Order: sequence, then structure tokens, then C-alpha cells
Amino acid sequence: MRIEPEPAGIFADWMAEVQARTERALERILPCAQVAPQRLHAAMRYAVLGAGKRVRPLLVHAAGALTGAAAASLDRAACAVELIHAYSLVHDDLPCMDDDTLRRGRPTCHVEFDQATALLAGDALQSAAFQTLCEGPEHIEPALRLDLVRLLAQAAGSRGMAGGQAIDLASVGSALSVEELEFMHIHKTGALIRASVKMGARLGAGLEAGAGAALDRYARCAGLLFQVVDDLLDCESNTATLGKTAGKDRENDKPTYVTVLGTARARELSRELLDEALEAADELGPGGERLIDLARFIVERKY
Ligand code: GRG
Repeated sequence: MRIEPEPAGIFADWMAEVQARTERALERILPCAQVAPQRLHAAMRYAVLGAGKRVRPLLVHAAGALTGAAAASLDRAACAVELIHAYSLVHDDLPCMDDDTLRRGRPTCHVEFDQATALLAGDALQSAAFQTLCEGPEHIEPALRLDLVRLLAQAAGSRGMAGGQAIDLASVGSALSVEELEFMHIHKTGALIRASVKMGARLGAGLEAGAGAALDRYARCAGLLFQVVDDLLDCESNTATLGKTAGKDRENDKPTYVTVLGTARARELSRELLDEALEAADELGPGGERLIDLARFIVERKY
């Protein structure tokens, strides 16, 4: 039986509430800009606060809602994942990587500050992510905290996001097969999205094996879906709407789902991945509604 999506207003309200509570929690976690070293702390806050869709925190909360996790514990995992995401964007924008000047509708961190400060801000945000998982008053058992640290470290590391980024940089100017492209994105973008879902679910009651597998299938599809849509937006949207430089992939001669498959097939693939994500979420039964709404949001987003 297919779970009906919630009325749009309910999802929009829930999304706004999670985004707001994530912002408040990040605000508390990040050192004040008045605390030394002021410039580094200002750069960290600049990179994290006041912008971003918070897709990964939303996934943490949606998966946690499925397993009945406490909201305060989910905030902690959500912030840790978002701090890693923010670090990756700061480093990705550096001249030695994608060399971009616009992010979230404003100058990139190294443009607003300087390259060395941006590099350090990214480093410190990564450390802050793991510190966040280790601290806090919530009743998260030490063994569970360790699991969360492990999940996040695996997702961010050389066999996750950083590894995917290395493949991405090495692929500039080359023709990848669809399989190679998928391998790259499962790591670069997908690993953190998958970890968001796993960490959220892990904070609540255990799922029986079938539901656990369905949730992981959902997370894998959502990660790839996010990237296919990102590639379509990069070539079909504009800089003002995206808040980052449109057409950057072509400018950097990067293989994308659009260059490898063509626009029509890339769009078809996004529909297939959405269907598969929705099918997987259906298997989760009641409680999976937010995940369904989020998969649709990932496809329908404009930036
Ligand atoms: C530097 C180790 C290292 C990794 C960087 C994720 C990544 C790897 C680079 C980002 C480049 C990029 C545009 C990837 C496409 C998918 C993606 C992560 C888009 C940005 O995420 P959103 O749309 O951003 O969730 P907001 O600003 O909403 O948080």
C-alpha cells in the first residue's frame, strides 16, 4: 500500500521548524566571533549560519521520527552532519578545488576572508562536528555516540565524501561511464546523505532487518537523486536562483549526469530514482511520510 504524501502545509511547517531549530543549535555550538581567534571563528560562523537548505539535518530528523528518537538527540546529529557539509563546501570552493566565488548567494568563504582562513575554518568545522557528537547533555549512551562518530567518520573520509571528491578532481576533462559517475557520486554526495539517514534512525528504537534495508535503499536513492538534480540545475538554472555560479560543471570540464547521459535521460533517471526512493519509503509504513516528502522536495527544489 502506497503511503499518501502529507498535505503540503504540514511538511512545509515541519521543514521550517527543523531548519529553525538546527539554526539555533548551530548558533549555540559554534564559538562566538568575539572569542579568539576572532577571524577564524567569524569565518566558521559565516560558512555555517544563516543560509543553506539544511537537507541533511532534515533527513536526520525524518529518519529519527521514524524510529521515535528524541528531538534533542537528533539536533546533535543534525548539527554534526551539517558542520561536515559546511566544511566540504568551504574547501570545495577553494581555488585548488572548484575555485568558486559565490555560495549560498554570497561570496565564498575564501573570498570574504582569505584562503588560509577558509582552509582553517573548514578544518575546524570538521573537528567541531566530531566534538558535537561527543558532548551535550542529551542521554545518548557512550556506545551509541561511538557508533555515530564512526558512521560520520566513514561517510566523510577517504572511502566516503573526501574519496568522492578526489575522484571528482581526477575526472576533470575525462569521459566517465555511467557506472564510474555513479561510483563517484555515491561517495562524494551520497555518503553524507546516507549517513544522515542512518544516524537519525540509529538514535531511536532499532528497526527490524527488512525495514533497515528499505531505509538504506531509500538513503542511497536519495543521495544519487540529489546529485542528478544538482547536475540538471547546474546546466538549466541561473546564478541568481542557485546562489552559486550556474554552468560551473561545464566551465570546469567535469563529467556530470547531463554530459554523460544528456538532459532528457538525466531527467528520466531522476524520476526513476524518486520512484525507487518512494517505493523504499513505502515499505517503512507509517512514520515514513517525512522521508517521502523529503524525496519529493529534493526533486522539486529550485536551488
Ligand atoms: C572538499 C572533502 C571535500 C568534499 C567536497 C560535497 C562536496 C565534496 C562538494 C560540493 C560540490 C557540489 C556542488 C556537490 C553537489 C552536491 C552538493 C553537495 C550540493 C550542495 O549541497 P546543498 O544543495 O547546499 O544541500 P546548501 O547550501 O543548501 O547546504
